[in-house]
Amino acid sequence: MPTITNHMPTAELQALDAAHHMHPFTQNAGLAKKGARIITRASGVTLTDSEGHEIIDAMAGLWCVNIGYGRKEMAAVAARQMEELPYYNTFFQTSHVPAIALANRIAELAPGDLNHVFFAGSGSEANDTNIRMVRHYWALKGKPEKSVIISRKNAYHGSSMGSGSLGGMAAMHAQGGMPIPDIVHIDQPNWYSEGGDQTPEDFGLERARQLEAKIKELGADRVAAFIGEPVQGAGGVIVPPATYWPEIQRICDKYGILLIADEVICGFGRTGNWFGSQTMGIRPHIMTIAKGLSSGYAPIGGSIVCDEVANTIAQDEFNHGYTYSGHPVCAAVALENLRIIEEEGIIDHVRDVAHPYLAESWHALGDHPLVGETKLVGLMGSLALSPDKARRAPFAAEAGTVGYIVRERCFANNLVMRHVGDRMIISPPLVITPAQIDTLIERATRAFDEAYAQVKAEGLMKAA
Ligand code: PXG
Repeated sequence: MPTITNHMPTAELQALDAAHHMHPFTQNAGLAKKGARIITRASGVTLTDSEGHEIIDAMAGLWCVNIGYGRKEMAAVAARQMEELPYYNTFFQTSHVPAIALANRIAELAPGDLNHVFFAGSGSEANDTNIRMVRHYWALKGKPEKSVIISRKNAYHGSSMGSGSLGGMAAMHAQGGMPIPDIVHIDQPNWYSEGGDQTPEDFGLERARQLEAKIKELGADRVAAFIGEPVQGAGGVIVPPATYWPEIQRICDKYGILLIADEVICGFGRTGNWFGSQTMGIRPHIMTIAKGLSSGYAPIGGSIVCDEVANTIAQDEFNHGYTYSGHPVCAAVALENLRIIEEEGIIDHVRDVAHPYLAESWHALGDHPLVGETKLVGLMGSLALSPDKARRAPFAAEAGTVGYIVRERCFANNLVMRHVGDRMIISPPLVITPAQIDTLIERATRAFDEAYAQVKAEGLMKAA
């Protein structure tokens, strides 16, 4: 076996990758034929691949590299922590300084009485914690039958059995026996695709009131919690109408249902505040966090829990935890990340500089013949593709056909932009500068023009 390094030819790396590496959310047989794109290094907002291309990463990895790539302080903190205490657990009545410090810092940053943190290794693990925690909370309150969690179709909450069940992705539920019992889904607040002739405001209210109808159908004595992303990310950056979240909050309050905000993408500056719940005006009992907590430099997630739930859970042994709950290296890296965000004013940069600057050219892309709607909250954006803007009509081709063409043209122009079906989405590092935004938009515009030519040439510019 040769030593495998960055310096090997791409084709050799691709062959070795195909031989032994199973990729997530990928048809691996197809990828093996095509060969994976191999990323060798990154700095700021720019990736370098094994062919030497310099690519703007408008997805911040998987929505996580909030402070940008290549921050040496992060590496230094990780090295120092590895030397001092590379690992110890937080089970069996022990603790360590990185976990203590990070929990205290998160409690300081989180709004209201969200003062307690249960650590996990990822967003999926944290949402599995949430399922067990809210059910156990109600059991301790003498209401063990309050076990149903209501979520939404097209939500993404992770990929484990629990979190994948909370999610509302039909393609995931079709594999491996999901959802687990007592998780139900209502419709998503996607006005663009599902709002018909209603105003966004009426539609937002109607979709929120599905929660009330579902609670009444099941009985409030059966419902433990509602979970939602403040802005749906993986579902296509779907921004709910302004009427939606206030109505969800009212309903949760009225029926005594716990509200879980999944902040895995929205948290830590993405929407222009520390948390998406602040941007959308909601008061959750629990927040799920991961990704931007460490800017992806180390795997760490968790649940931020309000006083009432945490104090109730504290009365019993909660038989739950992960080997890497509060991992000292990951916790130290996350703390350094939070220091950088705070001291460099990165959230002010999002709100006062990057968002307004990007908003102008992002919304201008709405004039492109392929684009039917533009949305941008902080630095998460979407463009809905349509062959007929006036009707917000989908393409006659299979969903995602045109989105994939646009994504391929973006890659060819050294820009990582994702497609979810026929929605194009971005979530760049929060430190992106106006000059880098100019380059991003220049490449996107070229990609959209090329894609449009191809879509027309292939006869795909037809509405369903
Ligand atoms: N909640 C939300 C809102 C997420 O976006 C998770 C939970 C799960 O986190 P972990 O750390 O277990 O992956 C996520 C993750 C995509 C994509 O294709 C999105 C995620 C993960 C992988 C791919 O957009 N989000």
